[in-house]
Amino acid sequence: MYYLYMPETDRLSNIQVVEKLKEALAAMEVKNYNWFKIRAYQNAIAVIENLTTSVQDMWEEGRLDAMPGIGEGLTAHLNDLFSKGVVADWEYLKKGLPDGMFELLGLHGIGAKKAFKLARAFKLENRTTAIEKLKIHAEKGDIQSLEGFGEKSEQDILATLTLQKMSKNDKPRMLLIKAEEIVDRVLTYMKKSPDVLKIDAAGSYRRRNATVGDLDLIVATNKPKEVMEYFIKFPEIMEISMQGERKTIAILTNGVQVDINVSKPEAYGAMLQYNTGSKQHNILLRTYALEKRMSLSEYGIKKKEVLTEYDNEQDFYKAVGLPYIPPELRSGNDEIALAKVSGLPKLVELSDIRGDLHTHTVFSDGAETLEEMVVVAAQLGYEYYGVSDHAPSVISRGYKEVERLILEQRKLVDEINSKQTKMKILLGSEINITAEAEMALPDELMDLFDYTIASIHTSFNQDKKAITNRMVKAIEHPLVSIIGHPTGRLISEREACDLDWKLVFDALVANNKIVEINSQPDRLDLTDDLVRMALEKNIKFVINTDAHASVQLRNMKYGIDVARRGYCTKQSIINTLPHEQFVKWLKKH
Ligand code: DGT
Ligand code: CA
Ligand code: CA
Ligand code: ZN
Repeated sequence: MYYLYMPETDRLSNIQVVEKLKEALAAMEVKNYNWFKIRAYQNAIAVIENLTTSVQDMWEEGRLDAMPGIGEGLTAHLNDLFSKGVVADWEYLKKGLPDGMFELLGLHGIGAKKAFKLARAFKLENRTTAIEKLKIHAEKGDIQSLEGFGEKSEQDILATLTLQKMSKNDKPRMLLIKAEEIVDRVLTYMKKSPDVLKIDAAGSYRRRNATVGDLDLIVATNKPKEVMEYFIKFPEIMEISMQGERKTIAILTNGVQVDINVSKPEAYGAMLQYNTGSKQHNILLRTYALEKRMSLSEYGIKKKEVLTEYDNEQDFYKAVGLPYIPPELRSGNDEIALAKVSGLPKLVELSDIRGDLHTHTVFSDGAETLEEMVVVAAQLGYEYYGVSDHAPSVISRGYKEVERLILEQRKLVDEINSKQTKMKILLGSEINITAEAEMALPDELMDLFDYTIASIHTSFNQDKKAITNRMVKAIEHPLVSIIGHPTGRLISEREACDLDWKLVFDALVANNKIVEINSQPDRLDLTDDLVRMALEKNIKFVINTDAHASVQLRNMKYGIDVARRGYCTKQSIINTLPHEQFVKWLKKH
C-alpha cells in the first residue's frame, strides 16, 4: 500500500462516506421515498460505521460486493463517489432542499424532517453559516412558534448548539470505552512485532479521562525504523499525516488520530511519563524539579549537564524526589503538592469491588433475565449482587398489581438464593424522583425492597432551586438508600442538571446517604471532580454499572477510573465491604 507514505487529500474516510450517505438518506426521508430504499441506506450506514477497514480500499480492490447490505444500486453510487467525487443521483435527490439542513443533521435530536423544517423556515441556504444562524433564531425565541416545535424543543436545540460549538472548536472526543476498544486492537497488532519490547497507550487514555481526544502510543525498541514501518501497515490506517524517525501520526478509517512515539528501552520511563501528561502536570513537575536544579525531558533528567535515563516511571518520580503518582491523579491540580508531603491516597482498585447494586433485567428495561445476569456476576467473583429494576408505575398498573409484581420478583430472588450460597442476591429497586419531588412509589411498597436507588429520569432542566429541592427531598426520604446517577448527564448529549452541590452534599452528610458513581461509559456520574468534593465531606459512594445486559456488568472498571480520579480509597466505597458488613451498612442507613 505505497500511498500510505504520501497522504492524499482526496481519499475519503469511512466517516466522510457515511456523512454523504446520511445526507442522501435525509433527502429521501424529507421527500418521503419508499421504506425499502430508506432501509437499504440505513443498513449501509450501519455496516460502514462498524467497518474496521477503509471502504475506499475495498472499492479499489473490487470487494464492495463482499459487504453485507450493500446492494447493486449502492455499489454503483459508491463507484461514482470514489471515481468522480460526486454522485449524480444524490445531487438530484438534494435538489430543491436548502443546503443548510445538511449541516444540522449531526446535531443531537435533529432528524431529517426537523432539519428541513428549520432550514426552510430560516432560509439556511449555506452550510457554513447554518448553525450560527439557527443559534441566533433559537436565542430570539423564533423556533418555538414553528409548527411541530415548542418551547422545550427550542431549549433543547439551544443546548445542543452550545455543546456542538464547544466540540467544533476542539477536536471531537471519543468515550473512554471506544478509545479502549481501539487501543486493544492496535496493541494486539503491535505486540506481534518482535521489535516491540514494551508498548503503552499514554495521554488522556492512560489518565482514564472520561473522553479521549487522540491516542498516544509509546514503544520501547532498539529498532525504531522497523517499528514505524510495521506500525504504518496497521490495517485500520487510512492516512499518515506525519512520519518521522521518532514520531508518526496516523489517522484511522474511523477518524481517530494515533500518535506513536518510539524510545530506546533504557529511556522508556521518561518517554512514558512525558506523554502521559497532563500538560499541566508536566509543567508543575518540571517547575518542582527546577527548584532542585534538575531539568526534565522525554529523554530523562539532566543534572549539571549530565543526562540520566530511566526505564520506568517509578524511578523517574523517585529521582525527582517524589513518590509515584498514579496517572489518574496527574491532572495538574494539587497532586504534586500532596505527593511532596506523602499525602496521596492509596486508590481503590477494581479487585476491591465485591458487588454490583444497580442492574436491570427483563422485569423492566433490561435485555436479560435475572438468572442470565447472575451467571456473569458470579463469573466476576462478586459476593453479592443487587437487582434494581425500575419500579412499575402504580398510576398505570394499580397498587395491588405492583405489589404482586414485586412479590413475584422477591420469590425469584429467594429461589436463586436457595440454589446457591456463593453469591447473595439482594432485591432493590430504582425509583424515579418525580418532577414534584416525590418518590414515584408509595412508602409501603418501597419498604418491600432490601434497598432503593432514587434517580431523576425526567424534567432534567428544572431550574436550580427546583431540581436541588427535588434531590434533597429524595435524600431525606427515610426509605431511600442510594442516589443514582446524580447529575443526569449523558456525555456530549445531555448536560448535567443544574444542582446546588453544596446543598446536595450537606443533605447527603446530614442523612448519611450513599451516592452512586455510575459506570455507564456515557454517564460516568458522579463526575470525578464532584467525587473529590464529596469525598472531602466524608460522603460514601457505591460504584455500580447500571447494566441493562450482562455484558455491561463488565463496565465496573470505568466507574473505578472515576473513583480513582476522584481520590477515593476503598474505605469510601461501600461495595468493597464484605457481605455481612455491607448489609449492616444498608440497614443502618
Ligand atoms: P487529549 O488527546 O486531548 O485527550 O489529551 P492528552 O492529554 O492525551 O493530550 P495530547 O494528546 O495533546 O498529548 C499527550 C501528552 O503529551 C500530554 O498529556 C502531555 C504531553 N505533551 C504534549 N504536548 C506537550 C507540550 O507542549 N508540553 C508538555 N509539557 N507536554 C506535552
Ligand atoms: Ca491524546
Ligand atoms: Ca496526541
Ligand atoms: Zn438504572
